[in-house]
Amino acid sequence: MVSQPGDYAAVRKDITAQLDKPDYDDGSAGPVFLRLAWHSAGTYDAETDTGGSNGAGMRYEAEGGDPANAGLQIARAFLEPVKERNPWITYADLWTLAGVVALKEMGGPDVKWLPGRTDYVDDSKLPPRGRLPDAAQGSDHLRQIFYRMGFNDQEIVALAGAHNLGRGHMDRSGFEGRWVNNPTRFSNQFFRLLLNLEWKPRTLSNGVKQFSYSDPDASEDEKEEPLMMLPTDMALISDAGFLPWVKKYADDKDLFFQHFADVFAKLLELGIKRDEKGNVTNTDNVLGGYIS
Ligand code: CCH
Repeated sequence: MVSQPGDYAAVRKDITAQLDKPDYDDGSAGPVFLRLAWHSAGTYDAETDTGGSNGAGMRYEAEGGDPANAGLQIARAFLEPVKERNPWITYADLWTLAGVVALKEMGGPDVKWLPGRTDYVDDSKLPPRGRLPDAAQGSDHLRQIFYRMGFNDQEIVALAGAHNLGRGHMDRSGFEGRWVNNPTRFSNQFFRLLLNLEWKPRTLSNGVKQFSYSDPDASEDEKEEPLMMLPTDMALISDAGFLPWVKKYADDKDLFFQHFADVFAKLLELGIKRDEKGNVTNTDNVLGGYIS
């Protein structure tokens, strides 16, 4: 049965039903949904007002085929049954809402989410490739990418806490492994481990350089898969502007959850303009604004 237009509770329920994936990764599509939401929005450039989640540009090769988005076709395919049951929702709304629902289902905070994104692609606003961060780089690069979107140092660190979830896949980004032992449960563990473990540089068989930690007391199974950090994650503790926030979030889970909820909501709104009722005003809004 197809839901009524504007029934976002039905969409949320259908997204939740797609999370459980016994044969996929760590058993959940949650992390890859969060990454889809982030990559759909993270192309935004404040100066030119281009990119962002509006338009769902990843449906097309120019954006969907960007090597930075490798693997996200899996998330988009997992969400197809949701689109079929709720054909009135735009992909741009569906992908962002999937991140919000997944985060909550994995124990994370409630994130304020508003609908109204369209699937209308304005060719003049298509983001060029190279707008998403390169994990092999350091803090200058992080600032360049995230300041472009309009974020500050505190927000950069809060956002990076998403790496509590999921894993790197050699066949997607080239990086391999999870950041924390329970990668389907949202917490501030990423910050605690980043500060407290002894991370060693490790070059993978594909030549990619990351950081790695193996617990000397771990069972044989765990030893096969050491925990990892990306070079950009390590930059958060070697940079004097980022480090105080890493420490705060490692100490105070509630503060991290509150800041993450705020900054993730901000990310999903980049480039979207609304009137006082919350209706989107800056594009041909096909739905005319159904507010949940
Ligand atoms: Fe991330 N991320 N991310 N990330 N990311 C990767 C995986 C996830 C960077 C690089 C990578 C954010 C910020 C950054 C998630 C959420 C967020 C991977 C492995 C790389 C590389 C991809 C693979 O191989 O599958 C870099 C660099 C930055 C810069 O700050 C932000 C912001 C968010 C969300 C708010 C999540 C979740 C994953 C796990 C995906 C999965 O499939 O398990």
